[in-house]
Amino acid sequence: MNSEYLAEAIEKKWQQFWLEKGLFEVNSNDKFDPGKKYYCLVMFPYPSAALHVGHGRNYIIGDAVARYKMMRGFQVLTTMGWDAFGLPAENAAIKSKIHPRISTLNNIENMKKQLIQWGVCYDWKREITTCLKDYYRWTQWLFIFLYKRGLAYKKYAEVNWCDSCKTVLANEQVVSGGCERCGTEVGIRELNQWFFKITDYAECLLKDLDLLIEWPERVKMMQTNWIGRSTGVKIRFPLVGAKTVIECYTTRVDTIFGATYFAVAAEHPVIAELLEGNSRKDEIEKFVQNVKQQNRIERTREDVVKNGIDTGKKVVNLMTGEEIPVWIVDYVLMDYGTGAVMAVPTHDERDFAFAKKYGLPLKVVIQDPSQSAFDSTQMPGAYTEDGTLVNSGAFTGLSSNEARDKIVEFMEKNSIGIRMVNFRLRDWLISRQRYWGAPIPIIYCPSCGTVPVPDTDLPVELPEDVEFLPTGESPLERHPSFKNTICPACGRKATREVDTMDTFVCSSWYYLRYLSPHDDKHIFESSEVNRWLPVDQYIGGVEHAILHLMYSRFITKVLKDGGLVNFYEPFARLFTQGMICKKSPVTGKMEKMSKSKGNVVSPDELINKYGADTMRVYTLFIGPPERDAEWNDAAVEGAYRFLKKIWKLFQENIDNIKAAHKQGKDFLEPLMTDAQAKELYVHLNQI
Ligand code: ANZ
Ligand code: ZN
Repeated sequence: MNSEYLAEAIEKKWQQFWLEKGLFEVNSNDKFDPGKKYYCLVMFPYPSAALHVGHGRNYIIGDAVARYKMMRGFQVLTTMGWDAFGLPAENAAIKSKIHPRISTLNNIENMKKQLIQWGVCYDWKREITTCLKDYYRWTQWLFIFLYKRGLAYKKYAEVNWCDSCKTVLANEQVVSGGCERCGTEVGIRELNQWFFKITDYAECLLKDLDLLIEWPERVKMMQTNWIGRSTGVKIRFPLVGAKTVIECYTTRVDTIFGATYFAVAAEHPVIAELLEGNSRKDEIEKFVQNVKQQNRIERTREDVVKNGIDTGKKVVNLMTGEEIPVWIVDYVLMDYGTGAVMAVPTHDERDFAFAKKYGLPLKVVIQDPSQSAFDSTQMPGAYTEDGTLVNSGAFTGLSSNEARDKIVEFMEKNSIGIRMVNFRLRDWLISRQRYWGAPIPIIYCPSCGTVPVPDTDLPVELPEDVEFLPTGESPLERHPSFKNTICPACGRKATREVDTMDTFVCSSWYYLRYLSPHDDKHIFESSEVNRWLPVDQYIGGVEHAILHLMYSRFITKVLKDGGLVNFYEPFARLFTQGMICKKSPVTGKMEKMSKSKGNVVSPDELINKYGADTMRVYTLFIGPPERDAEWNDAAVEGAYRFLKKIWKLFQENIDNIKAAHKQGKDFLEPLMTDAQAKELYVHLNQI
């Protein structure tokens, strides 16, 4: 008996066997038992170049789960595809002068080979690639589906602009003021852009987080904060000497008796009226222009003192009858709440700093019950906690909480204000002024206006012969035979939309396409999708906790409302694996494994040396799967020795094992005592 552990020969043999037997293939005519199906999904990769061992953790964990479930008698669907459009491929193409289509397809071929060598298995018959026509045709179809449902619209908007990537970014792609990808400080531009109306689903996206899905608390918390639901009151403040009423939004209606000025955003439509016949018109206009030039980040920074200008006009606080001055203020933003704020300097930090700067009055209306009475002239800063109401008319003596209820009740009865729910979530900006993406399937006709491309004309093909150097406008703008077209409604000359879609649109629905990847009549086969989804286990990086997961949930809800699927949430369970880290020679610090940090370890050499099973065992044993772990080449050797020992143990007992097997006994029996075997099974069952 050959007792040497020859990883390469063993693995080749079995990998071949799996492929031949189609062990990981699922066919729609296989016997299907809803209680025994298991959709195991790993986040599909971006085909950047080659895989490194850090990527491996995701796939190896997914593979272990899929195999485990299979051995427990489940019919397991496990799939792989490529998130193949996007900026990195385009930027690489600009550098290397190789067309992104070619480099992307090359990368895919290489990565697929690596995955197979790694021994991770998928139903490769279901492979999808988002940059190919037969996929992006349906991404375009999805766009039109949203458009027809009033969920895709175009508007002039201030958008985040990265001057290095030469494209707009979704709010979600701005990380502490910088571009998510390159770190360049993000500027603001006013552009005509396409949006998806995710805000229509804000309430539902929030509620279903707790109702329907089993996700890590941390991820749910991140989504909750991103949606940012707050409950408050919309209050009417009539403009003195006019019929106009300005509304403000507050979460602290208990502080209304302390409002000493009223602040509006520089973009507020009421400003035109405030300027009519105003003796300081020029000065105010100049201020407004100045503020508009600052970006949102500058305007909301907490470390710089805020600016404002008194308009000379006043509004009435209907709770007190007091007239308070109307200021235009840089820290009030037009796209939040109503674009106007009742300012309470004693109980809000920004209002406090502002009032001190401009000598505006301070009035204490909330008292900390554990302290002696506040003296507004001596307060070092605002008291922002809840407390007991003082100087608040009939509401004096109530707690903040009681007062909020009582005051709204009073306001609603007297038409002073109404309850209002507000969200931080903004609509999803999906147009990009770049080449390597799915063209937005819209035609502009001088007589018919905006016309969606008819389903039968899809896909709108992305032309190959395009000069795609970034200039700030879409490269397709400079491709006349793409841009100029015929209106599908009236047959006259028209032009195409030249922007492409954010790649997050491509990845917002890919898990559905795996169920009928070759369907050329529908975006997906609803009956198959309804059988297999929600995904039983989704596995991926926590870096997608907000963007990808939120967008996918949104699209699923839209499809549910449109009758295409029968579930509200795409991913029943989520697991976010920890990152593999290694000391970076670039920064000298322990960093997430990545090409830019120069700390990547290629699986290829290690697999050649030890075999894929060693890599797999090491990756699974590296530490608790949800936690970050440090890669250690020397420790890989340990996993190798472990496998060699197991191999030897089997070889030495092979006759006993065979005999036990013949008697219908467990193969482990000859190797360990009953107690040991029992312990092992208990452990396995906990996975
Ligand atoms: C009066 C007040 C008194 C406030 C007080 C706070 C403390 P969240 O919780 O994030 O919803 N606000 C409302 N609209 C705004 C806008 N467009 N730009 C800037 N600030 C705005 O925050 C709601 C609070 O943010 C509101 O409650 C308002 O200030 C401010 F002692 O109103 B508050
Ligand atoms: Zn027309």
